[in-house]
Amino acid sequence: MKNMYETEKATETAILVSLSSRETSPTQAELFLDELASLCTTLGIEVAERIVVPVVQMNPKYLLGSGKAQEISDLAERSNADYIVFDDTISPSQQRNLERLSGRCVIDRQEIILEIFSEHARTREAILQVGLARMEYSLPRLTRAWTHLSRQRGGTRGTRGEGETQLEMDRRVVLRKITKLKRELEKLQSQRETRRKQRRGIPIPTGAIVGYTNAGKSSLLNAMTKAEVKVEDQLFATLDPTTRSLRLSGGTKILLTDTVGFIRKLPHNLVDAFHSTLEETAAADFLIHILDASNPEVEQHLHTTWEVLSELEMDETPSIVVFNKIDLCDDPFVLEQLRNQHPEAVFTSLRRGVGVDALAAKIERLLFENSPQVVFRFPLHRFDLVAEVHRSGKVLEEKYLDGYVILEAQVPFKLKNKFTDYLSA
Ligand SMILES: Nc1nc2c(ncn2[C@@H]2O[C@H](COP(=O)(O)OP(=O)(O)OP(=O)(O)O)[C@@H](O)[C@H]2O)c(=O)[nH]1
Ligand SMILES: [Mg+2]
Repeated sequence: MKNMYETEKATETAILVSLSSRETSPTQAELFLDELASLCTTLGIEVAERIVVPVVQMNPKYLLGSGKAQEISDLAERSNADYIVFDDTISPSQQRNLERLSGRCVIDRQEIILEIFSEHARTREAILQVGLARMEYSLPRLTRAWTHLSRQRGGTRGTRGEGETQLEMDRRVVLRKITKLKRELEKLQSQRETRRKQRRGIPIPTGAIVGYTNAGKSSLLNAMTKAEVKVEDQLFATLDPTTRSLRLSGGTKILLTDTVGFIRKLPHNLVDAFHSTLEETAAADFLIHILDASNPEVEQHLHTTWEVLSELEMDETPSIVVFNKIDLCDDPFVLEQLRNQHPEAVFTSLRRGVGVDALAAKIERLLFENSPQVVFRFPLHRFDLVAEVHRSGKVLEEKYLDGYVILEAQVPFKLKNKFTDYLSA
């Protein structure tokens, strides 16, 4: 984030603000602040102070009342913080007003998330997707060029010019860049689509690992396959999907994909920009929905992930819920409650290698339960096809009749589609 605000201090510091209201209790607001603190830590920003501000009515000028705004501003002054970070979304004009009042960089949760994505983007596609989301976010905020902070702001968001002409020019430049980025992304996305189509032709069931950020998605992929995906105690360590194959103990081969995590209030620009990456998940035959059981907000995380999944029209995909990090659950009552409420879920500690076999068995059962039962009729000389059914499905009966092999089997959808010519009525 160094490009936003030049400072001589070694570490940047921030004051975190969350609002409590009729809908959000002070306890809830504190939990939001915990998450905001993790987001800031991921960016290397140290938390100087955190405050929960009770509000009765939203104030259009500062979001909160002017007295409270002044109080926060004074606190920032006293603790010499570089940023004031709001968990709640602030409008471009509120941001401007708060910056004028405090003389500091005022940002919201959305901007922090965008910043993390931007730092973690590695592949061309991720870089373009984040770039697009950021530009769309900053477009209505270009008027910040007029604030006195303009001199301190550099890089992509800072616009150093003065006056309206400059601003109009900036706006045109940004719009042009947005169009260019979109065009470049479309090209990459059609390549991705081609690859996906090729993969669809292969009759291997595909699972996507989904879940809240930092739940252990990459750890799960690593535990089940020989992937060496980066695992870190950071939010949004993974942005790009990784797919690996593995064979379950019953012999079924599957593909597993690890991808970007979800979070409460994921900026919409990002969901849109990452649509193509997320479609990788949408193409899955089943989902492994992993959660951090030790997080007090675990039920909320479950809900958030379902919301994003339903936006992507993936809430109908068969799924397995996994509660991970049970080694960190000190309170046995909490675990007991989760077990009662989610009797179908698998409980794991990926750090200690607990529950991985149970999950594999569950995947095998799910694939079997969801696979169609069919009857194939193969000519005798097509033993290669018979062998493939044995490999990828479960053969219930095998008969030889009039020069044909009749196989009654439960097979993955993809195999059924591949062999439609051999289906027996
Ligand atoms: N204590 C404990 N820590 C775990 C467990 N599983 C994963 N972790 C840790 O949790 C952190 C996040 O794990 P990741 O696998 O990177 O999580 P992720 O869901 O891929 O996270 P993002 O890609 O950032 O969304 C890492 O520090 C892991 O070592 C577990 O069972 N117990
Ligand atoms: Mg990850």
